[in-house]
Amino acid sequence: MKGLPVDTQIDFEGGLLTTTPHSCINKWDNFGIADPSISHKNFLRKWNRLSRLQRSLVYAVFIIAVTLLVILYNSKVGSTDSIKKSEKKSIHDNLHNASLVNEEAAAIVQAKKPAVEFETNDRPTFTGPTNARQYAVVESFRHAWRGYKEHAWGHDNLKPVSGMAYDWFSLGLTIVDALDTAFIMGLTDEYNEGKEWIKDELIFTKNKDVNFFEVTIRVLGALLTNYHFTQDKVFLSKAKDLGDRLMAAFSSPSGIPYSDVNLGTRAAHAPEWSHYSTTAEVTTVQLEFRELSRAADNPAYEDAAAAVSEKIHQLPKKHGLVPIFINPNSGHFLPHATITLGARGDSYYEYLLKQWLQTGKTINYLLDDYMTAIEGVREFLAKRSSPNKYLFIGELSAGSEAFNPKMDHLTCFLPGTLALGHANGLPDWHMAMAEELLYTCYLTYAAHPTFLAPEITHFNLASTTDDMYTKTADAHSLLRPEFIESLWYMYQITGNTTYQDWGWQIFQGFEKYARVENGYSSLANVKSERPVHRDMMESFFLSETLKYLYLLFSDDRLLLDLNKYVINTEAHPLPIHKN
Ligand code: DMJ
Repeated sequence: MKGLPVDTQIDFEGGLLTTTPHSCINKWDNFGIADPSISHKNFLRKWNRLSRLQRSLVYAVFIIAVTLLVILYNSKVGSTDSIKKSEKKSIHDNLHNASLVNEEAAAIVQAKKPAVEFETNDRPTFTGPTNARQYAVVESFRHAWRGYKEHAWGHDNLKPVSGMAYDWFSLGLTIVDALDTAFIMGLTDEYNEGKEWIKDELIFTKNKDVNFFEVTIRVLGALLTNYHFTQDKVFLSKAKDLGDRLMAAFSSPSGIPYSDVNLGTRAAHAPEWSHYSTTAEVTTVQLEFRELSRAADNPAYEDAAAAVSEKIHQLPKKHGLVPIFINPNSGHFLPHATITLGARGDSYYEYLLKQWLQTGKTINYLLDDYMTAIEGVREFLAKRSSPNKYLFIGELSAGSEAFNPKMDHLTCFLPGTLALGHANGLPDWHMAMAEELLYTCYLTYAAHPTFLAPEITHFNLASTTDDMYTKTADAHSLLRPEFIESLWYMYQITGNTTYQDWGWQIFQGFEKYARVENGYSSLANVKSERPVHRDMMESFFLSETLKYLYLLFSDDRLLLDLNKYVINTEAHPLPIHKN
């Protein structure tokens, strides 16, 4: 063949390999494999002997085989390609969605990330008082604890004037509620005796109705805080037992909790006086049930409580403001019920913000509802008194929705919550409102010779002399914590020590007018310098009022760091989670 070297000329008449000269047998033969050059010649000889039909058949088989190979190869490459394409698409989608989520979040609020990324295995250390004011508060706590221990140990409350005990739920409420205050104050003896009582005596098997909300915030909340602080399993096991029993409250047709639960029989029902539950009560258990789920690694508690918030999120509201009663059967608000940030409404608003913070700012509808509600407060409830234009938060009356210029002391939680929101990126006007409102709350104390605030303050809208007044029926004081609580939030967030000084003035009022031989007593009338004692020491005086005073007077503003803890409505700190 033309073009081929001589020694590779093909002999088309060539014989078989066996006719090959010996010299041509080489390494190939050693393994029984023919020399390729001889093989080619033989192949061509054989090929030339084939008929045209045979050759055409061979061509056809060859072409079909090649075509099949090409198809097979393409389909393989194609499928790899399409996997790659779908992978790419989903990664792209994920990135796109992630950026949408981020954009949405950024559009809702320019929320600051928490300054400190919290690790749930971080535990705070409390080493006791460091200054005279803190020592004074610790002494008050010990005085109250001593009186309770001597006269009412194991009962819910001490009646400090008569030296008698009082039972509400029969859960040793004062011990449980006060225990983490003792821990924070560094009171080891008190802490240990309280813990021993919880370990040996606290049981939930009594056939007795309790208020679902009160037991959740005071007992469940306290157990979870103590578990978080110490990791002592006794607190977790008590919390789980209690949580399991409290779960009965969610057994209504709507999932909105009934107000009362029998812990022993695990039966829940509406209060005797009504078919309704209180809005603030059913929306102020979520921090506790969520923390129980996280601590116990059982989502059931969180799921039941979160479903309530989601349900209420769906209900129509008046610019985010809610009526104070809700029907657990229908799941609807009582139409035209009072709208207030005081009794029965207050902590609905508080827990919107705090749940958002507890879950690492990941549940946007909570923030939306909170923002809308605070705008609603500004539009419908915030007014100025006359003549001095003090800002206060009034109510919309049941039925008529007429504005009622009265403010419960309970409403003084709001400045602290507003400041907390602002510290987490919410608008400046929230903080401005907080500062003004805090001052008004301060005035409700300063207006009285006892330097103590009444349960309810009324405001004038068109007076030339007095901005506020106290009706005799509202002049009592339970030594509530809300104003001190707000002072502490403002102090931690701003560092302004004026808030400490205001707190110190009020502490003097407690010491002078509420302190009795066995503890501290609620007062009948803050307008009188010779107040009548009501003979009751509320558990929240130890759990909240004294705890917030101690924290307020701390030289270390971050003694209990709001970047790491969300404080339940009974002043029990719970860890902030990442989601
Ligand atoms: C406490 O039990 C809680 O702070 C609750 O949210 C409102 N009432 C008392 C204190 O005043």
